[in-house]
Amino acid sequence: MGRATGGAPLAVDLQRCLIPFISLCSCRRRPRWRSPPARACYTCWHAPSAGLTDAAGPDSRAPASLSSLRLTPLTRREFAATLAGATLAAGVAWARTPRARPAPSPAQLAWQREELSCFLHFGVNSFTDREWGDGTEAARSFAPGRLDARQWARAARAAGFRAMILTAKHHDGFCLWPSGVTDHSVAKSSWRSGAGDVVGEFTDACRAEGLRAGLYLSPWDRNAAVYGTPRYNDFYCDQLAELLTRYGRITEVWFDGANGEGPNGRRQAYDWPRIFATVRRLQPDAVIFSDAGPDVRWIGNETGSAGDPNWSTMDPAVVPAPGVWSEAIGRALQHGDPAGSVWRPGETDTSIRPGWFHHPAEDDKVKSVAALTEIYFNSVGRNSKLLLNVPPTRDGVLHDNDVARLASWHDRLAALFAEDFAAGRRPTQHITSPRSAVVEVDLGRRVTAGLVRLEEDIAHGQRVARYAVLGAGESGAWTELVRGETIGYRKLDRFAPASVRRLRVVVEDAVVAPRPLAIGVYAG
Ligand code: FUL
Repeated sequence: MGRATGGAPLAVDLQRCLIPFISLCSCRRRPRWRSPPARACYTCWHAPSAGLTDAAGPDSRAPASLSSLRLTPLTRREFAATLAGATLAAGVAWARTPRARPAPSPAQLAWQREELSCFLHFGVNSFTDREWGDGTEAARSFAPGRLDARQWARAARAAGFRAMILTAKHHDGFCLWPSGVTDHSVAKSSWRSGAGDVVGEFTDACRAEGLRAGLYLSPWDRNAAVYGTPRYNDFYCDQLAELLTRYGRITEVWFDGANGEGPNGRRQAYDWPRIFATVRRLQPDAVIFSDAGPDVRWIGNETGSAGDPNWSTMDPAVVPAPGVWSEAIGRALQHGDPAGSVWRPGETDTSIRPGWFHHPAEDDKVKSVAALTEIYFNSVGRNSKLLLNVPPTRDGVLHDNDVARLASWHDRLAALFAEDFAAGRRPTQHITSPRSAVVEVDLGRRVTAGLVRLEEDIAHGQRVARYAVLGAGESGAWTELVRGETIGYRKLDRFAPASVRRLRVVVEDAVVAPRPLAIGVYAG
């Protein structure tokens, strides 16, 4: 993901930011808002009506004392310092009152349960054979001969994906929908005689195939003349508003932090508070993805590997904005933080090919079933969600090689998980201390096992911090098969095949009292 620049002015209503933060504290979303609701805090960005940047006047639903507050323009650095202060202040309040552990919002829970999303990089780059267009591409270069979004959706659904995310606009600025704020769009192409709308066909196809629809709108725009000026934030939010009001329900809005030079050589200071608040206002049930969440965080690399351990909780102050990078940020994105105050699970994005866009020269470089399976274990198997990119060709369809590979990968996963030796067996759980427990399952017969699936009920948060899995025969000694740190939504552990009848999971440490675990046992 790209880098951001610092020092840009942000108009932040200090007290509106701090008061809800302190009163909400653990950011468990609306139920915990003070009544009447105030504006968004930096942690969750939940804004009941409008953004943090208050150009439109006071929020009528805010208390009178709040509505009269003055807006304070802050630099990005001052804003970050404010956040640190808020964290400290909130820490004092939390020390006095026991607080619940962070847990997912309904939207975050639904997002995690999708497990697999299909990413579609498509645009002028698909025709120019580039990864990053420079914004000078002619709109008429976009000419897919047989674009078929239903084919994308059918292939994705058959491979087990439950959602798709399309690059509505990549860094080149070309819009796959007829945007009213720029001419650089499908409307100026000859595709469907200029009357086409890829975003519309994509969202229709998602719905027809029962997939949830997400959109990626690159903030970096190498074509927009206003890029690098404050007017670009208006332009960008207008584009966002078009996307979030014209196509029905959008379940994920995907932002990277790419922040290179625009056509005039200038970089843009993105108004993230306003951008996030625009999404909240127009699609309140969508999750927002970026390095800095607020709902879903980038996992910190594009190789398909989540950290181990991977906590869905985070300290929001560590990743202040999308596109900022340091070693500490990289670690935080990979691993989360067991003591984190917000629920911000990690999404692992990677491509089935070397590039994000389709290049004919890469048609025989589609990742193997073994490589994709490894990625699955390293993402979904590490409490993450996998966003796998499968780019349409310049014809506008997924390439046969990719479709065939997806199908074989799906078969491989189905075979791996076909027989769960623990299915229908009831595990028993004994709490052994306030932070430890032992879960045992009798498989009813001896089996050769090499893979275990552990799951916490994350609706109650993520609790397990260290565990060991042991196996035994009908009677006799327990042998340790594998051990790990946290579990979360799903943890998959492979180990040397062992002949076992009974399986024991010893939760040696947990951040709060462990709850019952789901266990699956497979040959592997
Ligand atoms: C990055 C972009 O620069 C890449 O081109 C790609 O879209 C990737 C998913 O995000 O920020």
